[in-house]
Amino acid sequence: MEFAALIAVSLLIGALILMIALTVSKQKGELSEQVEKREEISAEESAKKQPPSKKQKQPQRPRKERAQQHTFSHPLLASSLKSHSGNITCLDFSSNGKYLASCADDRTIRIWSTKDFLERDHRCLRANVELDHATLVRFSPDSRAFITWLANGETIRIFKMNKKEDGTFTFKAAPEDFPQKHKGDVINIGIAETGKFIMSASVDTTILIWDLKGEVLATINTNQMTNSYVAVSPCGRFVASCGFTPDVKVWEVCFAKTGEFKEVTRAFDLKGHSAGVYSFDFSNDSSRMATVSKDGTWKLWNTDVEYKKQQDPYLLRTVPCQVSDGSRIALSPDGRAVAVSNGCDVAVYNAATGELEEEFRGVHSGEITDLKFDVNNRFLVCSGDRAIRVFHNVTGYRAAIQDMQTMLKKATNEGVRQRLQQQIQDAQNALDSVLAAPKN
Ligand SMILES: *[C@@H]1O[C@H](CO)[C@@H](O)[C@H](O)[C@H]1NC(C)=O
Ligand SMILES: CC(=O)N[C@H]1CO[C@H](CO)[C@@H](O)[C@@H]1O
Repeated sequence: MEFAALIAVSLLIGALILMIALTVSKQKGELSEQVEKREEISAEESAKKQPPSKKQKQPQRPRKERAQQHTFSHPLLASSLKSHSGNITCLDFSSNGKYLASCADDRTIRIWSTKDFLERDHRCLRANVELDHATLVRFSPDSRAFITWLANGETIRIFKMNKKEDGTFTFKAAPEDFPQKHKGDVINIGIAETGKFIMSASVDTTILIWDLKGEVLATINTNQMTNSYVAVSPCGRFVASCGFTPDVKVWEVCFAKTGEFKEVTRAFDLKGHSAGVYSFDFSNDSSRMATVSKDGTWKLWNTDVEYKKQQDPYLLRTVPCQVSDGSRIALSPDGRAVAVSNGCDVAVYNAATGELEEEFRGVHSGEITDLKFDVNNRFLVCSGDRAIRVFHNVTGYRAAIQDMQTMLKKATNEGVRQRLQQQIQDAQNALDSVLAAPKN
């Protein structure tokens, strides 16, 4: 009797323990699901909250991330644009001068308004790159679309910018990406200002010329061992490349009068460097080019030549400078200023005299990935971590003042003299006010 009761009791206890255990584990499961869901929601919410204002976002940023932020200040620093949560690899100004596009490995492309570079707050619009990130971004000539190079997709994706009533944009990816064609790492893409072709280039010396729908029109082998930089000229006629060999090669992409693609022909070479060329840039009308080489110099070239009449471009100036693998060069659109990057540093020169005018050291925590003047010669921008640094282009001001002083010496007409004197005074005042502006 007693024995049977004991068994019954212990069975009962066993069953109870089992029940409790089951209930607890079930609750745990539910709990962890709930936590996960809550995390998902808060991630979504913070993603939604991100675009409107920088102020709102900052307190939400994890402390660790903020501690890692690189600080940099300089009297000529006009602003630092911060919103990306990943490293920025490429910058591009729209040809109407209104926007700056940046892309980073945080899966976003940001569109900034150049109008508020001098404001305290820098708002930007965000385009998401689904399941991928863009390493390169270029505006279309009409500033209503941009093309990107996808890191994982290894192809070109076009985004349309649809203007909303409030003046901002929504972004929509084209239904189909371009076909995958490159075998090597892609170093640059571009759209001709004429709107006639798109260019993509890889380190393995391949340049592809595409139509806007994604059909390959031509393939160029640069024969330069490896390529370090390739770009379309601002006039939209030329494609140039540089790399391991000391020459810069320039091709013309020719179209028939009726608009259809004809051929790619060799236009001219820039010969003079004694080692590989890291990068180059054009002035806005493609009449000047600047190059920077492993030989420790930058060079300025007059490329305003009729190569079809056997005229060769000629070297205007050679200037020694600090360089390292990956050095970038930027020529201001008016051809008056040259900027060269070396690791995390940037040096700015007067293009007409070759004089070193400014040195910015430790601008970013990483190597400078892109360096550009804006289309109005007002700013120099660069990237090299999560921030974009915007500098006043005082070199341009000083050069403009020098030009006008030279003109003043030659001027004999009293009216012209007075006007020049006034312009010099205005430029000097503007320069003084930039230099006297509150430093950040
Ligand atoms: C180039 O820039 C200069 C000076 O900033 C400007 O006057 C000129 O119209 C520009 N030319 C082109 C082709 O954009
Ligand atoms: C803000 C600034 O310095 N802008 C000047 C940059 O240089 C050009 C000339 O190249 C001037 O016209 C700008 O005013």
